[in-house]
Amino acid sequence: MNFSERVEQLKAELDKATAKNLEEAEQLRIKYLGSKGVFKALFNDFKSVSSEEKRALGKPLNELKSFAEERVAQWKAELSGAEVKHKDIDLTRPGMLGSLGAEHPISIIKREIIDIFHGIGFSVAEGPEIEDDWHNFSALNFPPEHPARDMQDTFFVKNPNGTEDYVLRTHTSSVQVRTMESEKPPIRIIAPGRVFRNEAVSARSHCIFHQIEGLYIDEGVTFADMKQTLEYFAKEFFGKSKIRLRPSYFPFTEPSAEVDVYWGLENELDHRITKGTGWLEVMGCGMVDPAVLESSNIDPEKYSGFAFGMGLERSAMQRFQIPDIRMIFENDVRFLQQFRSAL
Ligand code: 2NL
Repeated sequence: MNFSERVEQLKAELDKATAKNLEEAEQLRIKYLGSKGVFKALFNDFKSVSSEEKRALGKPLNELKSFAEERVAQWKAELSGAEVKHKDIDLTRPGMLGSLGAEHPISIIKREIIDIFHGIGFSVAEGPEIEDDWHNFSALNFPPEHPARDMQDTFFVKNPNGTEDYVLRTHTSSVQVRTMESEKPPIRIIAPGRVFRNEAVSARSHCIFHQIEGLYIDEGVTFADMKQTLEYFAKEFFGKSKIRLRPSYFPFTEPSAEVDVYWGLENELDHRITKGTGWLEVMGCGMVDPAVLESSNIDPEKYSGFAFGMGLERSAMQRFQIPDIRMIFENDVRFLQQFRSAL
């Protein structure tokens, strides 16, 4: 092979050469450009070629060497870049969490109460917010002239023909009536939901609020069962173990009572929220009136039951120091974000 052919062959070889990693690139550098490499030998032999060949081949040989040097530099740059990228990715690192939003204060309170009653065998019942007169009033023993049926207290829903057969439910008792109509005792349910009263809105009261009612019907359910159940609830929910029942009145229960928990009078806050008495009113309750059982075709001679109801706003406001009930319904993100759990 003459010198010219050797240069041609080397050029073809270098055109085809590739390096898969840094080590291969280095080996190719040593092979071609090293102190005992192919170029070294060629340049050595170049000294002994004819001056005619020197003129013809000097420039192409130098260009070929520059080409080889550029290729090696290029491989090294590309391959070291790839390797650094791989090394810098820690595949064991935990992923970044997206923002999860916040649980509404009413949802927090509702979830806690549901959990407590779930633990003692109650299941959750739901029903419509727009109710007929029967499920909201008549089945619950409200007489036709009861003041709660008044325009002043209840939102009526107009039909297309102008009549007003429907109301926005004023309590979730309507859900319990529906359950009594469709299921046989034993019945053990709680009914959480939004309710509506035609009242002026202020910092303390709103025309929309949330309630949880409970209903337990079986053979031989007594007032003592009710008291024990509510005492257990007070202990779990408020962390207070002393309750008292004060006589009260509801159209749908007889006898009826208000439940107070003993909050204590240890600091100024206790004095403020209990108005100096140490007792805090937390719910209403009673034995289901036999007339109410009869309305839903449950035999009051065979079955008895207790029921209770509580509002959620007051508990939420107390727990989270919310100064104005309207904040609960405004859904201002500056308010809502404060209930984001630490994740
Ligand atoms: C209160 C008092 C109460 C009930 C709700 C009820 C439901 C049926 C039958 C009988 Cl289906 N009673 N519910 C009973 C007593 C009290 O709520 O202060 N709620 C905010």
